[in-house]
Amino acid sequence: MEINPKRVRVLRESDTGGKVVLYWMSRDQRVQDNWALLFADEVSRSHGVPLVVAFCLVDDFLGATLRAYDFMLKGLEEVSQSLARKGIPFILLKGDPAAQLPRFIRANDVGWLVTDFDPLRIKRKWKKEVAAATAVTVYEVDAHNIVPCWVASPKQEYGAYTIRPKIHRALPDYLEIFPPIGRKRLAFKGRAAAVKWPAILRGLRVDREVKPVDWLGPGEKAARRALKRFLRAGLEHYPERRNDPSLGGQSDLSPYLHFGQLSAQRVAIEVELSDAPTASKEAFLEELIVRRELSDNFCLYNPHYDGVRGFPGWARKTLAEHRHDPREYTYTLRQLEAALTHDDLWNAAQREMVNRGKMHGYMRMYWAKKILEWTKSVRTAMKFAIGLNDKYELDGRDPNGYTGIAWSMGGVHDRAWGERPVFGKIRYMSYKGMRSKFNIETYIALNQPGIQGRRM
Ligand code: FAD
Ligand code: FO1
Repeated sequence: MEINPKRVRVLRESDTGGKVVLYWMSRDQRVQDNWALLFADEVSRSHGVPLVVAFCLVDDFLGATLRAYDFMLKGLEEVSQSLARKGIPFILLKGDPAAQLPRFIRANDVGWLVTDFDPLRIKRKWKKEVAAATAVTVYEVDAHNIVPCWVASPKQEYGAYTIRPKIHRALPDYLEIFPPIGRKRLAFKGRAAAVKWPAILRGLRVDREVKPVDWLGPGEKAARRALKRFLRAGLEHYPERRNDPSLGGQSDLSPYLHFGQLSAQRVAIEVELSDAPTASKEAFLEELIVRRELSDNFCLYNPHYDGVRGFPGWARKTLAEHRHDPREYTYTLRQLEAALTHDDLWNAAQREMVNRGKMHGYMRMYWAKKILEWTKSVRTAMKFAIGLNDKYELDGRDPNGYTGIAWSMGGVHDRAWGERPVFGKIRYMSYKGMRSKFNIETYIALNQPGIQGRRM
């Protein structure tokens, strides 16, 4: 089966040829349902050369702590074992990709480099540097989105309402089943030393204060179990429970989707096949497909996706007009991090993020908006929110996060609302409003100091 060529972008065509096809795995850390791996396999067969997979590990990825690396490395260990069973070597490189990848490409006479798409600035920089330091053919495959980001839209979209019809029109061509990955293959003659995973984790120079989570197991198999669990017990009631932080109404799939241990396309296929009510399927797929792919669209086409400059003009204007409004409360980063504000609901959300590594989606909006309200400038607010989100959230360091924070503070993908102090026309959320929506006492009780938050 040919991969739909629209899932692939040729970053550089060259006729150097070579003895190996390399899939440089980064965003989509899985063997099943991975278009980048499937495409690399196709390229290796068409050139009659072996396929190898490499992951380049850096210690300082966007403020990631032990919590994130523990989850990621355990998942990668499972990937290396699954690949070995298919006769595909997995190589773990360590250090700056701009040095490590060209060195591996030269040493092993790699002729074709396949990468997986990621709109984040750091990833685009890595790819540019690696391509500049080699002469081989370089491909980029969108293995993360169902409708490839560049197919869904050639520009930044205003909001869900503008990208939704474009995605829905394209879905029939892209929401397809995955072919199995080929079994027989040529053996790689180079060195693929077994990875000493415990030593790798011990050797990481990362913040070890933020402990791994214990309520969610890492890796492809655990991801499939979590999906099955959600399909069985969560999908049906998703519409009415998803926005109630006192219930476990979300799928809890975001850590797996973030690290690419689970394919969103696989989730969508299983949701479609399930016997849940249509309204439940539609509500969930709206978040999983439209909202999530809108985040990639924002990060791909807006170079300031993590800054005030990324906000729409009306939002920058209204926030500037209110920048000197008196703040009733202001907090330092330390006070926010330690959940020491006057607001017991906000403090509970902060504790859920710190202790559990996954704040409820509905609370994230309130959480971010209050940081805007309690800091002296939106620039400071963005810095604090992104810093905390990327430090503690298991699904942090993700286009969804930068977009979610820009939506909350800067009206991205939102419209203007009634004007008020500090916020101007940015949508406001109040404690009273939250209280009218769900039982905040239950949520606060679930997230007292020291409790690991709601159990699965
Ligand atoms: P479910 O409700 O079960 O949704 C399933 C999937 O749909 C999610 O995993 C996600 O891929 C997608 N999705 C759901 N809601 C959104 C949304 N609002 N935007 C984009 N995709 C969505 N998401 C992250 O993955 N990482 C983050 O760091 C992150 N930070 C956020 C910060 C703020 C201020 C806000 C407002 C939202 C943030 N989100 C982030 C989006 C959303 O809150 C999470 O994706 C969701 O809570 C993850 O939990 P779940 O998988 O159980 O969600
Ligand atoms: N991708 C890499 O290619 N190398 C890394 O060392 C790496 C570390 C890392 C740590 C935490 C984290 O949340 C993500 C990390 N990623 C790394 C990237 C990740 O796979 C995703 O591609 C992006 O974070 C989401 O776009």
